[in-house]
Amino acid sequence: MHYFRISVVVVLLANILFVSITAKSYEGYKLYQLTPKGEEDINILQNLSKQVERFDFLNSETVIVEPNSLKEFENALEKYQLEYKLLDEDVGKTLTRNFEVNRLMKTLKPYKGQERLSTERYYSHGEINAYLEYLAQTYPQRVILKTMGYSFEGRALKAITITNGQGSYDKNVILVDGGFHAREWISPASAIYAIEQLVENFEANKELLADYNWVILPVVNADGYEYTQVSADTRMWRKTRKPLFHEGGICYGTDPNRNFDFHWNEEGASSDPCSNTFAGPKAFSEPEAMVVRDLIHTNSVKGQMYLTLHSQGKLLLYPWGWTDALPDTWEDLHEVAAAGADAIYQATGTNYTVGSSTTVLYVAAGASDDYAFNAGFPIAFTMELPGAGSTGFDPPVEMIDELVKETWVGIKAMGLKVIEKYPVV
Ligand code: 0X9
Ligand code: ZN
Repeated sequence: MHYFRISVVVVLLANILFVSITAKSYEGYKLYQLTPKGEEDINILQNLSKQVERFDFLNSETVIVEPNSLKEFENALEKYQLEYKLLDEDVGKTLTRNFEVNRLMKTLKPYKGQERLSTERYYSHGEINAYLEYLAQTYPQRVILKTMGYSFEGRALKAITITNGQGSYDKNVILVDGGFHAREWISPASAIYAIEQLVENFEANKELLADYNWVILPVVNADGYEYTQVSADTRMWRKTRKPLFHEGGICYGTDPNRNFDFHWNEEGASSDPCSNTFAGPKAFSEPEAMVVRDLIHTNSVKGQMYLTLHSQGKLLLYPWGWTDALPDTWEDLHEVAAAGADAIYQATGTNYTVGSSTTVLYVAAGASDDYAFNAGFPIAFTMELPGAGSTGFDPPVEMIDELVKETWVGIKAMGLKVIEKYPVV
């Protein structure tokens, strides 16, 4: 007990120290979009992306460059004749503006619980949990709320099971999660909107709950998500928050989407604890990934679709993400994803790309979608919501409403397709 308390104190102190040392102002950082013209360009970008402190690749083609490395970066652009576009002259400025507007909205419109969450601003993990509690109290016939585990810093990770209240004969299950990556704020916002639609707008959506229950965990990486809400300087955090002591010092967090025990730490994952795609010291080292693992296994017999919400890219990705081979059933996966993409296109004109993770995006092993698919979910997707804001991860508050509504159109269409394809037997 005594030892436990000391180690908690040590960790907290280290945390504070780390915030002050490494929380960085993005003032003067520039954002570039690169368009590789072939294998050679891709290799150059991959090499640059290894220098994690200087070149922060948000995805394989978008990079934030820190002020002291700008010269060298521009020289490389010139030398290798790389095709590029400067997307933001000063990332810090845009990031800070969007961050501060949200903070102001929080002050102006505090959430006191016992009511629905608006789409006017982003909410903290505590506020989201309070909303889930409110739903469980208000709709006891249709909602079950369960704490599935705790984050490293002790936050309760609550999953909501939504039913139509007509008892639980052997219904199928759709499992949805959000907030794997801390900075992808539109993901928890979309998960919350889906929850609200299924619970509070039940009449309009009851066909989704006739033979199916929905299980939704809106914020997987609660510690990381809270950390991004501390200040604009920590806004771009991606990983969990558990520290790892190594020869070079201390680095924080694991990429929870590289921490799953399926082709763990293979291609597209890093063994460097300071990297943004660090796979963790071992598979399922992170309590947050363990919670999703348990949800997947609990539901793997009845579970027909696993959907994990990320941003950014307007992509509907299916397995595999660890190899460029396609699963035998890729046509089923493609059909369901296409139903989502088509519905979104009809509704808003937004054009999602559908395909396997590796072929459409990049190879990244140890992710939750591959794990769920391998565990028995016939349908498993990563949905990369549209990017907006300076970095794509910080859509301004005015855009939340349209983005979450659009996302719901896709989720609903995919849900209906799954229900049609996989009826309860
Ligand atoms: O890299 C990721 O974890 C996801 N993209 S993100 O920009 N949101 O970080 C994509 C994961 C796709 N799935 C697999 N590779 N299995
Ligand atoms: Zn993500």
